[in-house]
Amino acid sequence: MTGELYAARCGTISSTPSGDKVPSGRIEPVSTGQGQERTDLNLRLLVRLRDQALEVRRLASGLSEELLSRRPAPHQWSLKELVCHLHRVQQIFETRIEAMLAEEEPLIDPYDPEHDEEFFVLAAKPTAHALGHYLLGRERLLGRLRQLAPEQWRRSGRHPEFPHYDVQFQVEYMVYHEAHHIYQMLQRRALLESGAAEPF
Ligand code: NI
Repeated sequence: MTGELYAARCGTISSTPSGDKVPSGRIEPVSTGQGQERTDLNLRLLVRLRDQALEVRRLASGLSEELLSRRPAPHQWSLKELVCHLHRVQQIFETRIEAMLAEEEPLIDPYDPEHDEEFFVLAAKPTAHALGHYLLGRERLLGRLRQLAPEQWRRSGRHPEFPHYDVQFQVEYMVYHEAHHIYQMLQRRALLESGAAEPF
């Protein structure tokens, strides 16, 4: 899929509106119409969801349980807690996607991680538990999303904060929310490896 996706973007000379030739490899896609751009975005989101899961696995591997559980500061999540959060968010977002696919304009409840009992249950177990379930969940979600027709990506729900809320927006939101936490995982891990993070 990746090859196809990027072959469509690179290796061709595109023209600007003035007719000037521009070099190949531009990041900006050649416009092929709204529908095609949406489909291309969907493909890029799937690639990112797959790749990001591999990064989560990499950043949460090869450390002792004690280090994985160590918070860099009292109010900052440990690597283990970040994995638990990503797993819970994935579960919640998958449930929302299924609701939007099955129902007409379902009401989307905002997620409040501070009061999520299941997060605390997960965080009390070894990191491998949450990580394993997160990876299985990602495979299942990718399999599901790959099967969706373009019109299914447009199935929508009612979210109190976002007026245009559909499956595609939900997946895109998930990608960037997760990327933000992967950045935190990278920072946490670097601190642990430098020995700067003291136990709390
Ligand atoms: Ni978050």
